[in-house]
Amino acid sequence: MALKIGVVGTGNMGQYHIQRLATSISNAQVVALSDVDVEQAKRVAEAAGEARVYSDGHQLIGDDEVEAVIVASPGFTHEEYTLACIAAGKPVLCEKPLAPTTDACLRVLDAEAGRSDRLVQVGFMRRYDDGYRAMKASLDAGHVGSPLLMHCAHRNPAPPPGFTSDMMLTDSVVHEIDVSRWLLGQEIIAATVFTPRRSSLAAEPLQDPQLVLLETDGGVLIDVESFVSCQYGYDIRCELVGESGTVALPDQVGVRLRQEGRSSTEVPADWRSRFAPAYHAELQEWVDGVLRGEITGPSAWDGYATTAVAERCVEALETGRRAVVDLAERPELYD
Ligand code: ISE
Repeated sequence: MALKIGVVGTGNMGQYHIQRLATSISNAQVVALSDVDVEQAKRVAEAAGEARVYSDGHQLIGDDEVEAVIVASPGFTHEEYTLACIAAGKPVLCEKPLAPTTDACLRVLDAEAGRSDRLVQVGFMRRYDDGYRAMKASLDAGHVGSPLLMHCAHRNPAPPPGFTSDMMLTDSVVHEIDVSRWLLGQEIIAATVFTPRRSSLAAEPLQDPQLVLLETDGGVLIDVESFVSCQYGYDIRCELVGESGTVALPDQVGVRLRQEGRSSTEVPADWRSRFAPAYHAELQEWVDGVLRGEITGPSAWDGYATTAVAERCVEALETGRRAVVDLAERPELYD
């Protein structure tokens, strides 16, 4: 039996999920869509097959046929829709961020933490990437010994319109924050942001690149280069240094071209192509898990902790000083 899904938000991310659900995810059916731009939602609904259209996400969540919800509307609306899903007892896959502020994330945690089971999953899709998964398996198997350092780079060819220096942390580095917590099984306790000379190719007034230094409660140091005007493609790097070896993300797959004395591979154009298989695995595993009655992906706690760290990164960028992360007590539900 297919899981009947409602999708709140039919912009870029919503369409990306809807298209995948309609074409390549098993045991899933999109039965309802909502968007404040109803005309857009109608166009997307036509392309996705039969789906009811609402102008308000709350009506979609209240639709009796909708068994599970994907929230892909703008970040500032995530809290209210996720809370509504919890109140309705419906599993929800909420795109990142869980909410843009720690206070809002804590309200979601409070609403869910009293339950005996989880309903909320946050869309940190990198945990479903084969490369990161292989890194985690290797680390957990003890191949590199106890971790000491992580070196990460997050490069985009060019920022989307309106992208700000803060968003390089809250929208981009937030992925490294989540994936490093997951890989290491440790929390981040402090952040410092260094600002080298601005690239002359970065749009004013973007502080691009930035170098973020994160400290974990296990004594690991993580450096993350965030560079959103790198020009040449979408390049995600991660190397973990342990006491007895290192493990790193592989170079991107694809053909290797040897021609005219040179050997080359392609650099992905953007995050959609780089992480398409991860998005697929994320959705399929979420659908399968919901049908089994089990939510195992990134939790509301992960959403809260990443927002808390990202907020401190923004503070560190503004002040030029090290900012300490002060996390709330972790509710038992997330142990
Ligand atoms: C974007 O919002 C994403 O989530 C991408 O995965 C990330 O690589 C990009 O930098 C963000 O702007």
